[in-house]
Amino acid sequence: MEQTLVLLKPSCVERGLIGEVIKRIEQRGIIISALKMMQLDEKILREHYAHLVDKPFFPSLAASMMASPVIAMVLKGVKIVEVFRKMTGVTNGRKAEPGTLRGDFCMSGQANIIHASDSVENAKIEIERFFKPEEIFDYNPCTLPFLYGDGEA
Ligand code: FUP
Repeated sequence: MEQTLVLLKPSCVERGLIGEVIKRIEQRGIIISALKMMQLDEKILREHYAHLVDKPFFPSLAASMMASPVIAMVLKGVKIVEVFRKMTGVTNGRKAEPGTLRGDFCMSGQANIIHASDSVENAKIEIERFFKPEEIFDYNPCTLPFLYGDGEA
């Protein structure tokens, strides 16, 4: 099965929304393979947001990502990268569809509560950036036969 990297940003942690987001992950039948709290620094953010480093808003983006610890997770599921990007919603919370995490829990383009990898290739790179191999537990829950039909997973 595929994996993706998710960060619950300071705008999620500080607002007490960690449980709300994890609840939706669990109730969708997505498998949590790794989970930890960590404090991001400028070095990891310059790598993680390499495509945005030259934008005028990068310093404020970096500050917003260092404002508190974040929760980092590795999620597992069939086509999880695509499925979880849909659950996340578009970047700006004001434009995100109701029912998505951003569309239900935020009003901002920057304080948009969550990051999710945008491609399978980037997911692999991001998982390696945030997790050591021994921090990832690639188990299947006993509910797996009820999460997917025969031959699906
Ligand atoms: P996404 O993949 O939806 O997280 O979006 P991007 O990789 O394009 O942007 C990463 C983060 O940069 C966003 F989550 C918030 C921040 N951002 C701003 O602060 N201002 C902008 O104009 C665009 C993005």
